[in-house]
Amino acid sequence: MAAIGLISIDNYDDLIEKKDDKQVSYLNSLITTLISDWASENSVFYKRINSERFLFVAKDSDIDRMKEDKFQFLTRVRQVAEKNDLPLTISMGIAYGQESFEVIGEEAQNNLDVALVRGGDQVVLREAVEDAKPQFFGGNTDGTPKRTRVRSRAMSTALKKIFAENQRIFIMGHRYPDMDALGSAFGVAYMAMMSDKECYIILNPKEITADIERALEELKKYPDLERLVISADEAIDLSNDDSVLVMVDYHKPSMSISQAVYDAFEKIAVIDHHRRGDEFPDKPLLTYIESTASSAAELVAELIQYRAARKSLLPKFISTALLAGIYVDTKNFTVRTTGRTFDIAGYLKNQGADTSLVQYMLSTDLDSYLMISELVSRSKHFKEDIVIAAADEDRVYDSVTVAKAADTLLSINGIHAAFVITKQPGDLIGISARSTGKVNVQTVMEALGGGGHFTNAATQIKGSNIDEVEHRLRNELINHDQ
Ligand SMILES: [Mn+2]
Repeated sequence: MAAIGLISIDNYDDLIEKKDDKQVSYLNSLITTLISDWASENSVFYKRINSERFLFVAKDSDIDRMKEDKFQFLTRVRQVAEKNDLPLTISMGIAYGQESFEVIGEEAQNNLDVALVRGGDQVVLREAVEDAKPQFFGGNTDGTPKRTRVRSRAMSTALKKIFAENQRIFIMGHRYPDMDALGSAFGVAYMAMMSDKECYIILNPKEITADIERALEELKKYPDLERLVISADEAIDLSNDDSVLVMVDYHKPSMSISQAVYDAFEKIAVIDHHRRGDEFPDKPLLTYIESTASSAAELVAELIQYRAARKSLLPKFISTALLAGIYVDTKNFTVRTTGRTFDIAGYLKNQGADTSLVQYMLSTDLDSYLMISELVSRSKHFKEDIVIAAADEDRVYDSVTVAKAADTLLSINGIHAAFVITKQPGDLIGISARSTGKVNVQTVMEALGGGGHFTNAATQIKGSNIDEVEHRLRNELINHDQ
């Protein structure tokens, strides 16, 4: 039996960025040496296909030997890379069997995509017959894999494949979705439509904030897109064995717009930009979590870019909603913004995104402005540069208002961290925390059962009251200071 393998340098683009020609050629020869030594040890024939890919052909007995050795080669590569201070890891996709080389080769390619989608630094091995189970080796790198264009491309291919294998695609964001959740949901819907699949976006009409309301008003001009929006009950009725659920802009099942919808699906894909927490779907088909991305919209727009034909334009509503998602999550390109954020914003603009419509969707109306200033006026100093605003016990606030109040506090000169405590729907007390980067609000929120980023985090506490939560927060801040 024969085997075909593909080796990919996981982060080649990043590795060579900022390196001069001499360093690039050193890196290339280092990679070639590692792979050629490994190939001759294992009596494998290999060829470099391009700067980041190698192909090899082996006997199945060679593969058995590699398996016995648990693909120690991955560790060796990582050790050599560490010695040279390079974030270099590799992934392999290998397939073997009695089928034609065409079939085996294609399977090897699929397996490599799976390895990349799972985060790289690993080997995926599978016999090229239907129903064969894949075997996984490696994948021991701590932390999240570096975000590379290779990985986004692999994600795009993997998502396309998942869509091809299913009939109905359902898309759901977090409760009280913001423009990032809505924009990325429509972006994913667009990809499902490119695959000629039925697709649906789940919204709860009772949990709509002002900006989403304005977006939905605009959506009325696009009846073909408007009819994609359905309720949780409709989604459960429509779901069948050939359905997949795509979670966008969140990954904790309990944050779903509808828990019942989440529970109704076996097959799940996750696209999110929040740092991964403990609560996570069981065995998703695809996990694309990239905490270095500004927004889910940025990730989704990139996936679209890899798939879209040059000529066809995105519907204006979708390009605009995606751009609005990026605006919200980056506060008009002031935080979490990278070169990739601008690249993708440029792409969306060229695709017809309407920036004045973005401004309109995100504008604050008088009522919510008054609610924001009321919250701001309730703030007290915990320390000179840390403020806590505790809201009225009898009033329920939506997450957008709370987030805007926290942002407003943070924009005040001399304030480095702001915490806004409010009552939220469902007997919950929420804390929304923001920091300029001097205070780590993530660890504070984690200690109170929440999570997020260094500069932007939150938590929700059940069965408590505002005073008690404020007290716990103050204790936590004191602990944190020591
Ligand atoms: Mn987001």
